[in-house]
Amino acid sequence: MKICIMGQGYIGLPTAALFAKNECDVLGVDVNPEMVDNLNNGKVHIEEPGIVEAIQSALEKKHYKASLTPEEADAFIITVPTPYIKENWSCDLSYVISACESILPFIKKGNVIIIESTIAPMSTDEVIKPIFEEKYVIGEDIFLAHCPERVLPGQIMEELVNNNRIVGGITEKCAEKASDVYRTFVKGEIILTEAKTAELSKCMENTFRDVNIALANELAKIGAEIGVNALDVIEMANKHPRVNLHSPGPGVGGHCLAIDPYFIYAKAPEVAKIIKLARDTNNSMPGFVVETTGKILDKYDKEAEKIAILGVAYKGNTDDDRESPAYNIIAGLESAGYKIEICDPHIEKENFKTLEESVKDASIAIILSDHNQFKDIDYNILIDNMKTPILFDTKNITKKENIPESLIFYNYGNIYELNNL
Ligand code: SAJ
Repeated sequence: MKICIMGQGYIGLPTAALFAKNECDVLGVDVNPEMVDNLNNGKVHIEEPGIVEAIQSALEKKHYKASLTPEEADAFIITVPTPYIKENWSCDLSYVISACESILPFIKKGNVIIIESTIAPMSTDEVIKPIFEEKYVIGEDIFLAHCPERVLPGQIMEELVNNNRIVGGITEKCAEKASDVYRTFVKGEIILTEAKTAELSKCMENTFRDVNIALANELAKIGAEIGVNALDVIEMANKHPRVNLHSPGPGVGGHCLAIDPYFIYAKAPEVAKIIKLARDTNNSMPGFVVETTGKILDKYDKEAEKIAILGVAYKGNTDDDRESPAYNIIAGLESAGYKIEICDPHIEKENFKTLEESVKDASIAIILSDHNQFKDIDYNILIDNMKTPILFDTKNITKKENIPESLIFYNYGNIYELNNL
């Protein structure tokens, strides 16, 4: 089988590698000429366990080639980005549309076309189907389906194989034909459905998490307001066999949870009320962190000038800072007049500092990412270097009982004490 994959990013490239490993001939298409050149020379631009070896071996066996333009194939898979449009919270389909238009001249009868990019509900029916319908009868001449990816960065090569997959066809035959393509390497269950159900299912998976995190964040605020340790509440409530309160934090980042709920909201704003409120609640957390920091400094160091930010990645132990709430927190603290120094051991940026440098003369250090380096932080570095040794852990990754007495410590479990002054 020959597969043409449009977009060689975090999903497209691992998918290409897996098809190639399973004896398919894969053409990986991308608009970035430098990336295409590099890929053809075995140079991989994404950090993902197993991907380099897989692409290099596919190149050697001539099962993989990168290109700027598509070619004829049996199946076409679209894995291009779908950013969200900030003005109306909807899904920007322009890359998907242009990928579909660019494969149009190469399509033959019998081809399968699969959209993997996360898209708003109804997009396949209302926007993508019409692109192909002018020339072909969908479900008879060609087969169109939406099959969302659901993998976790860091485990993509393994999860693409073992996770269950939803295949939503425009017709039943479309879903069947698309699932045949995935059976090449997918070991998980393949569930056949309609395109619109697959679209909403993918968006709801991330919305489920976003709403639950919003509930935890609201609980953190309630605890602060009424004087209860919110972290103890979570631990205790979760002893109930059917309760799973999530963890509060500095806000929700990443390219999925912070975006996909808006795709649903934009489609049904009159009814998607909890979804929107959850987004607003999570978006309010950077402001809450800034406000709480102000209260802490008001109590211990009114003359504070410098603040150390420990972590800007939205996800622990990764370099991914897309949509990270850390940047809103930094902006808020800067506009309150503080000088900010940033330490993130996973991100290389010119102005980022080592832990020692970032906390030097600072009046508070705020943990915003759950990196292992901060879980095991050497408190003496803070005590020895800071102007006023205060640690504010918004991710609840440090243990209160291990904190030396000379370090003032706050997390969402004890911030309510600040209201009793
Ligand atoms: N977060 C909290 N509290 C929690 C859990 C997470 O504040 O209890 C925050 C994190 O700090 C982070 C954000 O939420 O800022 C998102 O983190 P995440 O690691 O849960 O999610 P993503 O965006 O990295 O990955 C999600 C996953 N979806 C689900 O778990 C339903 C993943 O499986 C999907 O593949 C991915 O979105 C995607 O591509 O849609």
